[in-house]
Amino acid sequence: IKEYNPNEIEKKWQDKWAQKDVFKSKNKADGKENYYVLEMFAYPSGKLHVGHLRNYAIGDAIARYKKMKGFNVLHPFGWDSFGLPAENAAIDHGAHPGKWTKANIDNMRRQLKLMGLSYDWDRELSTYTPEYYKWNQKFFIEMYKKGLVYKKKSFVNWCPDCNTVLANEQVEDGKCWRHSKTDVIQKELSQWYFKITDYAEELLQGHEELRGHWPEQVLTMQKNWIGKSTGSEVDFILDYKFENNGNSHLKLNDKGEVVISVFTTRPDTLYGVTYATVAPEHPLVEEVILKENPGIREKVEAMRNEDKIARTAEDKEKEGVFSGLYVINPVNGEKVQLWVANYVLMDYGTGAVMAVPAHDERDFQFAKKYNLDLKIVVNPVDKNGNLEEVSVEKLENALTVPGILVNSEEFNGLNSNEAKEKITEKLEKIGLGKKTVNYRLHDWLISRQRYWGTPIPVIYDEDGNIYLEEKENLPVKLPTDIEFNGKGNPLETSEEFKNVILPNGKKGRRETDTMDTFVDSSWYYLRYLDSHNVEKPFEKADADAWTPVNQYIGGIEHAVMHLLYARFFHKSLRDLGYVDTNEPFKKLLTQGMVLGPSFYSQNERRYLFPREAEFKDGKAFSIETGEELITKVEKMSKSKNNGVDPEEIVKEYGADSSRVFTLFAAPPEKELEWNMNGLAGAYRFINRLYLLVSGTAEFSDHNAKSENHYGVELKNRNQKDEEIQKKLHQTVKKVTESIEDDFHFNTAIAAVMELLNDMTTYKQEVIDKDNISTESKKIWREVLEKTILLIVPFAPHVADELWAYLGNKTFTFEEEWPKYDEELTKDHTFNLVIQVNGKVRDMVLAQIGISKDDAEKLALESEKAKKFINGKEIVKVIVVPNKLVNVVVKG
Ligand code: ANZ
Ligand code: ZN
Repeated sequence: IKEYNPNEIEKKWQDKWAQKDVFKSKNKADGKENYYVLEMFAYPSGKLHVGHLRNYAIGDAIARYKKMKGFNVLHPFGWDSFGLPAENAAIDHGAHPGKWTKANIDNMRRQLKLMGLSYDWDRELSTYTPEYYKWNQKFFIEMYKKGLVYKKKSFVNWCPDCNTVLANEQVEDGKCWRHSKTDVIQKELSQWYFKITDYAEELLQGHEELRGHWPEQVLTMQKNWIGKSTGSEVDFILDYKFENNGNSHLKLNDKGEVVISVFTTRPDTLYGVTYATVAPEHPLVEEVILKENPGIREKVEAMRNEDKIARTAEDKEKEGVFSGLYVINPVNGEKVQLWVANYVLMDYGTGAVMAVPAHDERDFQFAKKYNLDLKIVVNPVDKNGNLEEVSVEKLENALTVPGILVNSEEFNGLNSNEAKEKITEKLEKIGLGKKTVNYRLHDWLISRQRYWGTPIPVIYDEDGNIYLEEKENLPVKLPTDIEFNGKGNPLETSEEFKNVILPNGKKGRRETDTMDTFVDSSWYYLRYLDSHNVEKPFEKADADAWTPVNQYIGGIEHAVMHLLYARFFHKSLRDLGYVDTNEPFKKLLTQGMVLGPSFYSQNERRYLFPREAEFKDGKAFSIETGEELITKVEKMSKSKNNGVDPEEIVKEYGADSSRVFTLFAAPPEKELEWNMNGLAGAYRFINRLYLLVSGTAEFSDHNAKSENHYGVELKNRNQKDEEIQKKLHQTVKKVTESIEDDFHFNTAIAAVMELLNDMTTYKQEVIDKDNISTESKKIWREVLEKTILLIVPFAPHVADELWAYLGNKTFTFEEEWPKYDEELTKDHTFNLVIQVNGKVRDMVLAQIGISKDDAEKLALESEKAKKFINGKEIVKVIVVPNKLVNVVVKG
């Protein structure tokens, strides 16, 4: 018996795997079904954290399991390696972002290899390489030609700390997604957009294909983000004589009048409009309102600078100013005031609203504040269907529920739903409105004022006209003569990059914005299929064969950014002819967070490291000051000093124990509470298995082959043999079913632990005794081999070590997943109840299916029963099959 030494074993097998290239995968394998398992690639921050460890342990368990199940498995890894931190490091330490990034990747790759993951490293990719981002540029150009990319000037989110614009998805509660304390401000800039809104409906409908395979929560978040809303567009004519100078952005009718279209979900309330409002950014404001009324400019600009998201919140103080102008209600010709208000956003609907203060809460608050009229046009109905009495004077809130129309001319008496239809029909007839659908989703703003990203392949001439870079000039590479001084976009400092000659020989200026890094991550799963191809991003046949990815694994935080962008990108690539499939990821597993205990000192106002705390009676105290600390279990993070370093863990306990612990402690989708005792428990489990296998291998039949259940003759088994074999087959069944059931590795491992207990008993009761039978030896061989194979997905190193110890020459990764025999999982004996005259007198072990005669014989042979039978006349014997025998006696 040897000592279990994980460091030695793991190093040895990692070297052998690398030497033999066992994880190399092919795009096609005859007779095998493809299975693509993908963990979200990593941002090379420098070091792995436990969240990575968990993510990759799950992915690797799936990959190894599916491989053993006979699939042609693809399991690659790569680096999401453009982005802000590299640039900040360059500003702070003067190192080029590329150098910083490469060093981080090298270190993290080294750490990953310590975990023994079955990645096909030949396919590794890194998005910061020109070989990768060249294809971003090619897609950009093709999308531009197809109308899926455009440039537009508008108010955009700007993070003063990032010094760049942000997509809406990157603004969280008005703050930057990377700078949680920084208010995002609004800047008017000309920026590049991807036309994701063209796919809004398809992105929504596509959920049907994903439902049941993606967490419902993610689908809901995407649905809300897309925010589909059905309603009507209604045209109000501005009561104003407009001088058209030819370059107006306003909508004009054929009479040259200005049309203010509003979007409403409640056309049934059209007769209740008492005023209308436009957003402060609406083109009417600059073109007409501020010309007529320059005095309100300050007020309007103050509204423009407010946070866009907060502006629409119910509880946000409503602000506004009367424009001095009026608009005309298309159904009754009424003239109502036109206001500019902060609660109307330019980038939703049409940027203008018909206000119905009696029936809309925000309009209600606004009208109360500015003393505007209210008009009730929908009467609520009570439970019995009777109209409720309501009066404007008594209203304390808007009446937002649907009801029966009043004060609405020919529409009086209709219910809200009918009225929506009928009023919209009328608008369509008079040409002043139509049915429409609106989405909250906006086009994806992809340009960033940054160096460390994909250069946008565009050149401008002196008049600002746009030229796409020629295909043969791709990739447009990032220049290296750059200054990182923390001021503005570093690309602006490269003259060589900026100044180019256009195809027509004239002087041109290269676009210095780069692409959002979410562009990189929108198609990387396709690049793995052919990551060294210099002619094409990937082959179409491969893309069709390997997408949608069978199993994608990553954090829920990507629900609306990455996961929505990738779905859009896949559909765009489909429409550009690159792939035929509709979705990138068939199944999605969002793994839960890793939590750890944290220790907060109120006196010092900081989180202490666990090593700074001592523990008494279940409480934590500062070692230095003795202060009792506030302990919580919360998400591991640097700011809370409650993280653990996976590399240290692996060095101390081994990769196998770390993997077993993370997979055992919780099902993959649930939160995982990190716990050193649990980790030590995983180590002890592997250690016990290791000692048991290495200590008893010689008592297993080395000649027994896996075919025909290792040649075991069932009838030659003794009771103990039968029980251990039954337990083995039950365990194989349980482990297989747990994995098939959404990868519940925790119950799978628990089952192996139970088996190990029974194995230990068997060792004591059978193997440690003399004269172990030939049948027992065969059975023990089966038990050892199958148990080792069962742990391959979780503890692959020790599995290979023990596999070899049994004399096998193969890698477990290449073995078949163990099979179980349903018959052998079943009980074969039962306790036969023996009664005399209906009273239980004995219980004996019998084979299931025992014949009536044999059961009767057992009963009559029972010493205990005989006492009540002997000397009496047996009248009859009743046998209930597989249950009991009742001997009826007389005298
Ligand atoms: C009149 C009305 C009467 C409205 C009523 C509601 C209730 P959802 O459901 O989110 O799509 N709205 C339209 N465009 C807007 C904009 N750019 N900024 C702020 N609010 C805007 O909401 C649609 C409703 O939000 C629209 O229907 C409009 O107010 C308002 F009893 O029109 B409603
Ligand atoms: Zn920021």
